[in-house]
Amino acid sequence: MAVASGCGGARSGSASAAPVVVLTERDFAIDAPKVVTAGEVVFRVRNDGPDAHELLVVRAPNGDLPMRSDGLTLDEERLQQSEVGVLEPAESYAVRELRLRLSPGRYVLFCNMSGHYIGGMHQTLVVR
Ligand SMILES: [Cu+2]
Repeated sequence: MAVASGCGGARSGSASAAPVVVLTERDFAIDAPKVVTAGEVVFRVRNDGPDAHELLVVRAPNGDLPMRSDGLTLDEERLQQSEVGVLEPAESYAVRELRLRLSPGRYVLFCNMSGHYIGGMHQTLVVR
């Protein structure tokens, strides 16, 4: 579900200036704005470590996300339909961008490496 960099639009002329939203991941928290405006948005994700972290973005209208039976991670197979974006794990101090087009609703940002979600690496994001 990675988004290729570069210009995907057919429109010539003005390049799209999607607002940039800064997210910081660390052991074990995600700091991000709680509300963003619908439309195209660029998440600029910095990993403050020390562990590697990934980032998943899923729609979660009622906030209830399914756990795997290990009790340590969310069930990504059951979340596949709701998934809108993923960044694979990155080392400390990596900075990456994830470009998304978000429609209004409630989302959850999280890291699903073993134990990280329940350790606190999740945050609700409202798009309106
Ligand atoms: Cu993590």
